Amino acid sequence: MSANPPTGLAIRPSACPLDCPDHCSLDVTVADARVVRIAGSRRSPLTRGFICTKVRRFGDRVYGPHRLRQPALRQGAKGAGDFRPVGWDEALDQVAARLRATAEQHGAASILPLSYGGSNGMLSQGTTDARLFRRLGAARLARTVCAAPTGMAMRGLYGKMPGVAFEDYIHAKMIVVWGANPSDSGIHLVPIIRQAQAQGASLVVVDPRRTPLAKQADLHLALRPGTDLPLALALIRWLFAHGGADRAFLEAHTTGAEALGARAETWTLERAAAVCDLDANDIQRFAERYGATSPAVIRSGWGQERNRNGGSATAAILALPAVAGKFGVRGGGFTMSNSSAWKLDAEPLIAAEPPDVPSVNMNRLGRHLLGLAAPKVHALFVYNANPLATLPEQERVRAGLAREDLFTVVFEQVMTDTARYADVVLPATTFLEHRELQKGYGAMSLQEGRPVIAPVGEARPNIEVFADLIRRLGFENKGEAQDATAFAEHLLAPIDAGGIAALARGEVLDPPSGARPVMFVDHGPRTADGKVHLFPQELDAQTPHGLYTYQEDPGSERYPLALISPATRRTISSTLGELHRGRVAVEIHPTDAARRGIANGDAVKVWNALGEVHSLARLSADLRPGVVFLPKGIWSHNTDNGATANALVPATLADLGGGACFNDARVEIARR
Ligand SMILES: Nc1nc2c(c(=O)[nH]1)N[C@H]1C(S)=C(S)[C@@H](COP(=O)(O)OP(=O)(O)OC[C@H]3O[C@@H](n4cnc5c(=O)[nH]c(N)nc54)[C@H](O)[C@@H]3O)O[C@H]1N2
Ligand SMILES: Nc1nc2c(c(=O)[nH]1)N[C@H]1C(S)=C(S)[C@@H](COP(=O)(O)OP(=O)(O)OC[C@H]3O[C@@H](n4cnc5c(=O)[nH]c(N)nc54)[C@H](O)[C@@H]3O)O[C@H]1N2
Ligand SMILES: [Mo]
Repeated sequence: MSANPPTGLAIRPSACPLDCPDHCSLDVTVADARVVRIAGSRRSPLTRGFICTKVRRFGDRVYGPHRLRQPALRQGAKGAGDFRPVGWDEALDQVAARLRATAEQHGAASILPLSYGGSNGMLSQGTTDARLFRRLGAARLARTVCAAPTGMAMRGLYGKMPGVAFEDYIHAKMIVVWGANPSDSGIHLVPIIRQAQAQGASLVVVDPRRTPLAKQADLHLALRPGTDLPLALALIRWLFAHGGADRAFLEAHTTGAEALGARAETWTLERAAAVCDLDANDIQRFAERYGATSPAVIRSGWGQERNRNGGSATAAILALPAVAGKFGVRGGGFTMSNSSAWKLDAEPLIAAEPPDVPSVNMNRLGRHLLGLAAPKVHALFVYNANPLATLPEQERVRAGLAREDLFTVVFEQVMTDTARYADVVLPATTFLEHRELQKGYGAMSLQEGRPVIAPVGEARPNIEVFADLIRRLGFENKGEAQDATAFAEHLLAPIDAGGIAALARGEVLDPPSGARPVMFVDHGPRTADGKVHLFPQELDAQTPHGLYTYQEDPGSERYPLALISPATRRTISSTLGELHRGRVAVEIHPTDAARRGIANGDAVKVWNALGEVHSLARLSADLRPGVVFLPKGIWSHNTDNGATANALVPATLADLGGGACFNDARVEIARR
């Protein structure tokens, strides 16, 4: 399926499929069939010709020493990373035989396909992989590591409704950045916010850290991690009590306002301030300004979802613009995920129903590998993911991967921490080497990436490898479509011929609702009755203690510090971690450090009952006291003992969607 490699010097259009809201349009310079430069293009109005340093360096991944170029079989101990190269036939025969044997011995539901955000492309996930694992009857994966609580809250209140386009933030008079750090995690929003500020917009940031935008904000609410729910409910209560609620909007467009108000009732400014550790006057200033300003927009991120209150917190944040009537104007409303701007569906072409088998919450992978939760996993097929680096209870995941009787396949671009534990390693192409279709979850555009170079080494695209395994396992239906062309054609069926041709030329397509739809003007909630459900009964039933009910901080005398592990600019989740060498410091507030006799650069250990991380300390006044910080996505080579933040992260689940509680890790820290 791969195109012939281009020769000579050429600039080719491409699109970034990495797990990021911005979904950049790229110009890739190819010389003598090699990528020599990757730059932002102007085709996407959000990219506007610049991209992050990570993707500018993506060529170092493509050609680097960590790149997987050939299939390989393990010859050393699990975790040693000692492999012998073999041909594709031998590797795939081995995979097919072992999967068949596992199914016979333990049942197919003991085989777990584990994938997540490696490629946000629509051809690299949910195509032949889904067909293979469904026909096999493998365990179902609950894809909960990210966006599960926010997704449920969003669907419950608004249905799958896209929010405010980033480009429209320029029209806002007030911008609230809540649990998001776009300076690292989606850089193209930042200059738009700065320009809006220059035109007089006020900026409020809700984040336990003084992020770059918090430093530029009119108001920074540095709350305790996991206390967004009380803050949002206090704002709602205040708006209802002080004439800040838009009764006409609530009447016409919402249900459940009373029930929401009732749950908010106990959250006075003072009570919320005490729980969040904020100044009640600041919360009041926030409420007054929000009530009085339009257009006002809330950029809701994911920082507030990664804890025990994450679902309710997000629901309460998303309720704010409905309560205060902020919709119906350009630049007014909220942005959460815009992934629903396009409805493109590969489902019918997969041609296999999800089997009636147990599902495995990926946040509890370690337990399923160790047989501490059912079903016990006997064969693990990892692709588009790096679970040893990214999932909670890292020591359990590691112990599980080390099991001699576990059969593990890792289908990857580079030798990751997880791949080192594989029995069979399969080399995957990157987006520069295969065809891809992508939509953003911030940017609302749709783009296609055609291969700009030939596959490096013997790497192959996901869609081909899973189709091959379907054949080897005897699950193929005669004559059925199974390649990228067929899946692309099917996915693009709702788009007219002109649009398809434009995509093929590398152009950026706007969604059917328009490039910058205005909420409640160009489109409305996609709930059954078209209204905003401020108190969705189904969410109330699914939360363990009821929707909008606050769960206390899990800290204890023994482990008093809250460890948070948000994204940084060096990696994208754990991707590109092979290029990020050197020790990564644990950040701690100077007050907490002084109390423990820790100085900048000291060797420290951070620990709790789940594990410990050895690294060095960096003092940072940008954290609030009581909070320590280790980045998300670092690899074992970044610490002294090979453990990362996830070694300290519990496998407790958020109140909605089975989401991960990365920021509920509570720890102690000391010099070593
Ligand atoms: N402590 C802590 N941990 C976190 C988080 C946190 O906040 N704190 N955040 C979480 C979040 S938000 C997320 S989304 C998850 C992400 O968790 P993962 O999805 O496990 O992390 P990625 O680094 O995106 O891993 C993707 C892998 O897929 C590979 N890949 C890319 N493209 C392809 C392809 O086409 N084919 C194949 N076969 N492989 C490919 C990449 O090389 C990469 O190693 O991590 C979570 N982990
Ligand atoms: N460079 C880079 N970009 C990325 C990623 C990456 O790893 N690296 N990951 C991508 C992915 S998978 C995702 S899901 C998005 C995530 O994008 P974001 O939501 O922006 O990122 P997070 O890293 O989850 O954290 C956002 C902010 O939440 C704060 N925070 C932590 N706990 C709390 C809390 O309890 N309440 C509040 N209000 N804030 C809190 C953190 O300090 C952080 O500044 O970014 C995407 N973009
Ligand atoms: Mo994510």
